[in-house]
Amino acid sequence: MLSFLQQPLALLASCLPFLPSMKFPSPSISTAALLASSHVNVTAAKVFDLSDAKWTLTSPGNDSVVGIKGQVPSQAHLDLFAAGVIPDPYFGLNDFDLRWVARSNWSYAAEVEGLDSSNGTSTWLLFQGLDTFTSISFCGQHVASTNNQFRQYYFDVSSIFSSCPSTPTLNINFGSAVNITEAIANQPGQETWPVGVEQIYEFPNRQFMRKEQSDFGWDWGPAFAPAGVWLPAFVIQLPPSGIYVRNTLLDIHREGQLNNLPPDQSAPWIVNASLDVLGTVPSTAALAIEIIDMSNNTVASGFLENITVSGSTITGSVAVDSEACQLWWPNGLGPQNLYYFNISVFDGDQTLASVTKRSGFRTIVLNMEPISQAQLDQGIAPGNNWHFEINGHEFYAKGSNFIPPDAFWPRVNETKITQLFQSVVDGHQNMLRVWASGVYSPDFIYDIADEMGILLWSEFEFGDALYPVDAEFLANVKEEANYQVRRVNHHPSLALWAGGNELENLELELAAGLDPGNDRWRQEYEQLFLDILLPAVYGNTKSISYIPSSTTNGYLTLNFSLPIPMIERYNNETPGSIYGDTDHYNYDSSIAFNLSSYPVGRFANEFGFHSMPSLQTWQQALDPSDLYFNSSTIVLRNHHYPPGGLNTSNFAAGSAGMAEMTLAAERYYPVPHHSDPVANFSAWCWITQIFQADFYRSQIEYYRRGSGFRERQLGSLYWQLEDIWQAPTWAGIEYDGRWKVLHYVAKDIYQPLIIASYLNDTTGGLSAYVTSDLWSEAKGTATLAWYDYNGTLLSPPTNVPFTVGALNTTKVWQSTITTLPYSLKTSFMHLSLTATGSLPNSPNTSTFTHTSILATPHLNTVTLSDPGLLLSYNNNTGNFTVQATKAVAAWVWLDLPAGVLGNFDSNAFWLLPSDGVREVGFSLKSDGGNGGWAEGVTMRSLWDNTQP
Ligand code: BMA
Repeated sequence: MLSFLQQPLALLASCLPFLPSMKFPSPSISTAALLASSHVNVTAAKVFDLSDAKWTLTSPGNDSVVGIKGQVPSQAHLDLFAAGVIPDPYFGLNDFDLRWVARSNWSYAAEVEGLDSSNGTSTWLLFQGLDTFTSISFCGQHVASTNNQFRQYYFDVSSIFSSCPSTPTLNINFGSAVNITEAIANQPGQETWPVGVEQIYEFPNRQFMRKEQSDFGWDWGPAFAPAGVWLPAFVIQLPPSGIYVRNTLLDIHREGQLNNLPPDQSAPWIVNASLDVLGTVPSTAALAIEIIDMSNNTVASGFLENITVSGSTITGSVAVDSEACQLWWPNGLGPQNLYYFNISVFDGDQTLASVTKRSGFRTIVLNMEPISQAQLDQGIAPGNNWHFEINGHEFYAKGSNFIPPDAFWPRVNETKITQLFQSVVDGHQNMLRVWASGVYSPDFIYDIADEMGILLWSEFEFGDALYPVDAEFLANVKEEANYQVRRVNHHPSLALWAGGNELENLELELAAGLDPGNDRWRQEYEQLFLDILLPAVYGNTKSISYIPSSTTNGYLTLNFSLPIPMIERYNNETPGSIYGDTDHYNYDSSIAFNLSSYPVGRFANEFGFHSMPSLQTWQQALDPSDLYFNSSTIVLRNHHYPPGGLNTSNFAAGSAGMAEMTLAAERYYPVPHHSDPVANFSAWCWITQIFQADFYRSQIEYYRRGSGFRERQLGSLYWQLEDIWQAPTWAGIEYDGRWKVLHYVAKDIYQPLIIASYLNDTTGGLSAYVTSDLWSEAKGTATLAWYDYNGTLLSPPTNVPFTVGALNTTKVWQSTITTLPYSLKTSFMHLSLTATGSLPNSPNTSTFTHTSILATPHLNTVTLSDPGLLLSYNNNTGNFTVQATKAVAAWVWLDLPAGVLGNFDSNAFWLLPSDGVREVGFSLKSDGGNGGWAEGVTMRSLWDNTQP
């Protein structure tokens, strides 16, 4: 280990007599500039940002769009919309009406002014993201063609530039992805798979392109298939022997750490840096590093060892004392300590380039090792583990699935993600699964996650399909994977790489069913997901685990002496043993609350049901005449096709999706009958959200309780966090950031200590458990009280003292459905807990409270009466007060007017007259320019929702 800790630079330099004249760069970058994690400090390169050029957009052969103002980064739809050529793509049925844009070719052109034409200067084009099929020319000469949205492309155009007679024009011609993939699919020899991946509403053939898969449509989104320079682009000019850092790998791991395996937490940190450059790194080059904390103190600095230079990449590493740096923890588990890493390339006494990355010290492992004897002795079922460990600690992963927050990425900005991730943190979530068929998240998304403590389970962009395995496709994927793994590895929020979405549990199963006995599908799957993607992870980083498929039974063997260390388990299971994570969708709402219908696994990575967005959100996208439940526009924006829906029409499939929501609402709740059609529509939208939230609550309670059961279940990530547009989907947060009922309910049930009741639908057994995801024991009292629906307490409450262990559950009550003291038709049980314990990594004792309700799920069978709800707003405190003055209010809902963004501390709760006046805090994110917004807040409950 290099013992350079805490040494001032001067001292360090004096220790290195063989480099006497070397000047280590003092932190030459200001703290403000350092706020971005990827600030590249180029000492000699000239950087021309192509977003400053004057771009024009044309569509060859289409005279109506000649000479439109274009932008970089942007996409053709956005520029056409800004120029008034097309209407808002998100309005009405424009998802269908604008398909001509996706079927057209688009050409962006700009003159690149101000380039340096001195002798010896080299000139490069650098594209961070081209979407997707391009032909690029510079000064009228063809430079290259590209076909991968996820690769960084760079081209040496020095000779073209030096012979260019005038200011060079850069032309980027985008071919229609829809047409090109169709042409690829029709080429002789292209594979046809045993099961088609195309669905209605979607453009076919997405598996042939390396472009955001959901651009061709998904069951929660539209199909725009946009084209454009979607990420920043630059012209870089280098002096003779100059270099420019185009990508940086920073890997911080424990000495001896191997992917997927828990490392020794007492081992020193190894900091490995590897810079990819434009130009050539001299073989004599050296690398230096300085690690600076957020208060601008240098905690370590020195030269990297084990330097290797290979053409355009320079790599080195150094050990750092374990005690030198504070650990980074996820939200709720400790502080998010971050550090800046200034990395510089030297040759002799010349600084060739510097780069700054912000990172953190943490280990995060997906542990899939066999269950040990010690675990068996604790009562854990045999099989394999499947849980995450942060800095050596098991923890309960609480979160959801993140999909593309917009169909047009160039309009996703920091404000949007900050607001969204604040909702994640407010919702007690510590992990998001960044679903596999969108894009690799830009760095700013990881930056925000780093700051907020949100672990991002990240995936390569492959989903719900079998993919080509021809040499060209695989080579293309290899470039993409290496680039992306290296780009994002420094973010402490990066939790995992998964090969893709629902591959082993869905696609391979479908293939095996349709083509039994043919080994080919699995072999091809392994060619891509084991032979190409696994080495992209293992070859670049030691700190991150890899799984080929989001839902998986893990490995049979992990042996690092094999060329490909992972041998998959697939369905090679021993009865009674438990292995992997689970994915659960069941659209038969009659069994939604049957716990026996839920999967028993080690981790739930997807589960869900769809619901309508609010009236306020629909109003953004619909003509007022379409604001009724089964209007054709709404039906056609419901892309949740039923199983077997592939051969039906768009409308039939949309109707089936609508019917599932209606049936579920009618099955369990009194449904609305307002005479005002818009109020009725709003009430219906809301009731579909109640079912959705209740169904997720039931599953999350069940999965969390499993932390103390034989399955040792340690994660719940529901489908899906947020919406891409305004439509009926599985989201908990609507397109503009408004919380659905689900996000409030998930916030409640993701608290560290929860109490919940469980009905065993086979035996009729009823029980209540307290479940804790704290890392130490908590003690408290559970209080169980029976009420009727008027709010009368039926007998004195029962107090049950309890102790609940770390990451464990404890039973506090037991009965049977047939021996309850009161009928669930007329009464319900109110369960509450108060406990003391400590949050992980906190020296303080905290008090925890939680309440829940044991009621019949069929609330349409009980007689609800007017709760006499009262609502007021206190200007001084910014809080609302709510009260049920007459009877029990089930599912009290505070509703924000259109245009206002913010969230209540709690919502969608039951309110009893005996609760008296309840204060509800509120955080305003945007009042939409309406200072009097608070007066527009309304309140309803199940009873109110059914009034005429
Ligand atoms: C799973 C996900 C998504 C899909 C969701 C809802 O299949 O992986 O692909 O959108 O369910 O159907």
